[in-house]
Amino acid sequence: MEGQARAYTNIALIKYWGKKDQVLMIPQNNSISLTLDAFYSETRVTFDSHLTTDQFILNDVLQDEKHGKKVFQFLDLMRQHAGITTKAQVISENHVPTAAGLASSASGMAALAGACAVALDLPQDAVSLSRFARRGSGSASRSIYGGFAEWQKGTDDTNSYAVSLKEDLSAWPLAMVFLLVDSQEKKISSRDGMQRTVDTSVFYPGWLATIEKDLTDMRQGIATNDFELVGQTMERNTMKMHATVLGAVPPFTYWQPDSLKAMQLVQEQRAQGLPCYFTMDAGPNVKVLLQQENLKAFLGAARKTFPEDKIVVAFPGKGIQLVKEFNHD
Ligand code: 2P0
Repeated sequence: MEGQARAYTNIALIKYWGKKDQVLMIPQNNSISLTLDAFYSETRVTFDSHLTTDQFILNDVLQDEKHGKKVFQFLDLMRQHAGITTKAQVISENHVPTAAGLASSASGMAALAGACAVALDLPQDAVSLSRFARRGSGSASRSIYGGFAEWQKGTDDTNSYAVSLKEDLSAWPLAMVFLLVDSQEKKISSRDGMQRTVDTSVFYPGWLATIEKDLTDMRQGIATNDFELVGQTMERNTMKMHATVLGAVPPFTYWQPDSLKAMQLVQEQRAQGLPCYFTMDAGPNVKVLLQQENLKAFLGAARKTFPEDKIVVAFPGKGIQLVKEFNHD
């Protein structure tokens, strides 16, 4: 009863921002992402009848009840699917560049879902894996696929999952540059932040009213390799997401002074003729989408504002990899 999987993180170009159902993890809107190669999680899970409690070891550190909560809840769910009560040990490694301070719930939960599906002999097709991963963390549903993926919001547990939009990007070489602003643990988690926004933000109806147009434009940009359309749509979508939190009660922001510096850098480069666009998630880091031909020029400019160790380059990544066989020697 062992399984192992590797999953890469993804960055949403059209954000998942708000749940309709917090237990089943049904989102308010579809989201579209790009899976990246630079950050990934490798997870091994062993269901073992000798264990009396679940154990979660992350990067060699045994996690306490608080930090392991999402993992333990996910194991309960997988046990329900398999009809067993056996406890499990989860050993996970997050491969994230030092000082990145990047959230890893997308890759982490996707890898855990894949490892559990293998260990418990549950369905392992992409749709089933995406549905399992979604229950761990919404964004994890998209990390099943390489390249571009869309999480179709659906209406219930069976029809809320991600599908691939474009897996092979060899004809469209893209890059994403991470400008790292802060590696501290965030004060307001994405889960709490999005719920507070749904419940209280005066701007949330505006988010929902315009999301279909953003999704349509993004799908078209991806289908036609239209960098400007993808970039412009991505940037306006992230700005709207970050505007909604200012209208929450109490209001909050994920931005820090250096986030604005990074946004300004992108806007200046664009004004000088270099096509680049930014996006931000539930944290202060800024992620810049580029075509690879412009990467060198952008990095040259970025290094004037940000130290080398705060700049990480990523390229489109692969879908989840499951490992089924083990050596027991
Ligand atoms: C996203 N984020 O689409 C959005 C944009 C953050 C901002 O998905 O509650 O950790 O576990 O489903 O997936 C981060 O939220 O939240 C996220 P849960 P998750 O990538």
